Amino acid sequence: MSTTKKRNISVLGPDNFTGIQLKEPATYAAGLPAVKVALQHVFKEMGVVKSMNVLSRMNQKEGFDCPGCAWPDPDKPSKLGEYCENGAKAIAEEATNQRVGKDFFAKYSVEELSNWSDYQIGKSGRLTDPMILKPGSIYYEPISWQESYELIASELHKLNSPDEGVFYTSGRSSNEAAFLYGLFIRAFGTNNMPDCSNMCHESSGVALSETLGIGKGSVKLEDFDKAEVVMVIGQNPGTNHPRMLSALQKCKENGGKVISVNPLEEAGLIRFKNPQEVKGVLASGTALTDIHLQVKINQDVALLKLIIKKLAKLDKEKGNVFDHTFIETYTQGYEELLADTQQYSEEELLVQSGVAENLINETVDLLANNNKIIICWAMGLTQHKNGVDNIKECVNLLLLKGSLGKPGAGTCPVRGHSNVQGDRTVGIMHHVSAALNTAIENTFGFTPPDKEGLDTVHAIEAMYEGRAKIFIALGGNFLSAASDTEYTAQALQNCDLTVAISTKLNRSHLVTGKTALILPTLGRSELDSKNGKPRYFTVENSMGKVHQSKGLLKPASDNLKSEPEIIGKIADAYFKTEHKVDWKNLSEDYELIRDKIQQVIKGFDDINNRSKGSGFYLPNNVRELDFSKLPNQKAQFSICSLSNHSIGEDEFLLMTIRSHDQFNTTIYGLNDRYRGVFNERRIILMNQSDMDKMSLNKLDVVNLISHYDNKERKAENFLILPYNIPSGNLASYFPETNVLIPYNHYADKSNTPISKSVVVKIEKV
Ligand SMILES: Nc1nc2c(c(=O)[nH]1)N[C@H]1C(S)=C(S)[C@@H](COP(=O)(O)OP(=O)(O)OC[C@H]3O[C@@H](n4cnc5c(=O)[nH]c(N)nc54)[C@H](O)[C@@H]3O)O[C@H]1N2
Ligand SMILES: Nc1nc2c(c(=O)[nH]1)N[C@H]1C(S)=C(S)[C@@H](COP(=O)(O)OP(=O)(O)OC[C@H]3O[C@@H](n4cnc5c(=O)[nH]c(N)nc54)[C@H](O)[C@@H]3O)O[C@H]1N2
Ligand SMILES: [Mo]
Repeated sequence: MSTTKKRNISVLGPDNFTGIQLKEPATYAAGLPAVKVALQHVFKEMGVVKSMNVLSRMNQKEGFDCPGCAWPDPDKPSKLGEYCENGAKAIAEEATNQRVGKDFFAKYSVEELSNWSDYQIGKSGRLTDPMILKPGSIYYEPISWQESYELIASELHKLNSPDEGVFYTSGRSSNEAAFLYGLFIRAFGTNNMPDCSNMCHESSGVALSETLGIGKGSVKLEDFDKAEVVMVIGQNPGTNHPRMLSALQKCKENGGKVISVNPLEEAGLIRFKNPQEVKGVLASGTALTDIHLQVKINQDVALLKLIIKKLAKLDKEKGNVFDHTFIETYTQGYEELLADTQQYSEEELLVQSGVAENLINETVDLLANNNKIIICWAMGLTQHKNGVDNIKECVNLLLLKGSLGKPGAGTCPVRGHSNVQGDRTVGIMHHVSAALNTAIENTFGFTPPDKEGLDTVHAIEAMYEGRAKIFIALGGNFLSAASDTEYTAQALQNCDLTVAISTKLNRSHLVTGKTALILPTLGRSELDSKNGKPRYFTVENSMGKVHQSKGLLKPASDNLKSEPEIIGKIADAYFKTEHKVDWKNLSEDYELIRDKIQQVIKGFDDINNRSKGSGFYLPNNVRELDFSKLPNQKAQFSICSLSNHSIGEDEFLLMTIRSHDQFNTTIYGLNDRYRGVFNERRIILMNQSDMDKMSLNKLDVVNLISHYDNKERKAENFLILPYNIPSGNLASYFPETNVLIPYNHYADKSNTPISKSVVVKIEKV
């Protein structure tokens, strides 16, 4: 047997410093600097004329949905164009004038490219042509579309079982693409559908399904106008969902209060200068947070338990702090919850949370006297061993207050990718849904597999162990997004074939299987037409509203295909003509796909008409206070245990977070303006008292080391920065520190990697 030469790939890329500059952390978000930075980015990537055209069409009814986050658009978008600084950066990244074409790949080998930083790789531009990396070769070469489809089909036919295939999805794909992809994967015969939400809001989905009967949030955008209290827990909206600041601003203007629960005092939560308003640019803006509870990392359950305990005491005295009619009518497990809170003393909860008691008392006072409460959260709650319990404890609080199913109240898990929620709704999941399988069988006439598939962490393990051999990714950057970078790299490199359907070059195109394919696809902002007729697709926002998105820009290359077309053509090549599904037609006709979505998935009736304009809401049982699918037809209180980390004297709990200048693994720039860190990403935020204890000085160079299951993992070369963060806690950016996160440590039930609570040691260099 011939053996092919192993490629000499740098999995982690360079770890050199880029020249740090420090300023004081910002005290407000957005305002003029945001407008300035947004315009700098778009002008640099696409020139002035194209920039203004693009920005004016983003998030308007006849335009395209922002490829950034999933925050909903207001029904009446502003005339300026409804976008934020980071939305502008997202679009600049996609609509850039730079190209990664055949010449680029002829010039640079994958070995050479792997020594570029993620920032450099991303900035090289849009992919223009299908490319193949053959076994043993270090240069991608051009390949035709048809040859690519046939290669994938023949490799899939070679597998011993469909379960040797892994099909990843990142959350930018449209409902149409995701539906077709899920359909093909099931027709192929597996449920191996890991997706980015496994690393993201999976804990929310599990917790909300078990307690309220739907894995999505219950609030609508207009609920923020009516809310009396909004709690923002473990989320940094100023950076990751900037348009949410306008909703918080409205809430404040209407007399509402904002409580933020976060180990960091994030600038976006302090004060907001709305760049869409003249006063937002010229005046001092709106103060947002009324109370900041600076909780220690992963002590949210302790904090929430203490709040609930204090509320219960008040309720006993006054009788009307909890909504007893609501509890009686709609819930189960109230007595058990009260009994559980008795187990803990206020003192122990207080110490564990790390929050000042007077601030907790102020919070309790606000919560006692108001019922229209919204709780928003994101990765600060989901990415821990007890991520599911973190969210269940939030649900406990809302149930006690009757803060569900009424205006101004409810759950608000703030989603990440712009269509991550929609992808799940239309069938991207590794779990088996009997209802979905039956509907697919009735509509298409084949029987989908009923064996649970692999999620992200288990797919990595299967590839590592050789149980899976082909990896296909609809978007994303699996290598860098997943935990345990070196283990994940080996897993991908063990595959016979890896396929990436992508818009832009990233590290996952360099750390590949023996054969690798890059299939370049249209971005959301680009005109997608067939036979001269423009097509549109649909997306679902963070609040369960489905609406259309129509690209308008000239595509980055004439040789790009849309995602549904690529998927449909792969399916067509795989099944040839011997299948009940008309893959060829479906790959071209999005209206037909939508007809099928309507037949298979509940709530999509008349989608072809209703998705036009501002769109329609999908059914949501919590809004109707219908808990009929849950045990005893009741919403469920949960007993959650406190988080438990055994942390040694010289160990810290590290959270891996986003800077203001990145979208997940896409590095927009090197400036974390709100935190005052410029031109450098290899930093660690640390409490001054911990620095003193460890005899560390500002800008000392250190390595981070984690020890899980007796294995040492090391992230090298980071600069220490003193910062306002609880003692015992550290923060650094992802993906540089993913190498420290063990692949086999993840949240109970949701299997989400523990990206926000990694036990580490610091080693001075
Ligand atoms: N511009 C931009 N927008 C984005 C993204 C992006 O990378 N860039 N990513 C998108 C995606 S996919 C997602 S999922 C979202 C992510 O949105 P976020 O969840 O806001 O992103 P993170 O940077 O991971 O921030 C987590 C926040 O939680 C806090 N935190 C960490 N640990 C804890 C804890 O134990 N308890 C509490 N209470 N707080 C904690 C951190 O200090 C930080 O403020 O944003 C989406 N939008
Ligand atoms: N340590 C640590 N790790 C984390 C996290 C963390 O907080 N800490 N967060 C996790 C979270 S919340 C998430 S969601 C994951 C993100 O995981 P992914 O979704 O896999 O990663 P992204 O960086 O968003 O993927 C970016 C790539 O997607 C491709 N792309 C962009 N737009 C399109 C499109 O329209 N179509 C197609 N086909 N491709 C496109 C481009 O090639 C781009 O390089 O990372 C997770 N990893
Ligand atoms: Mo995410």
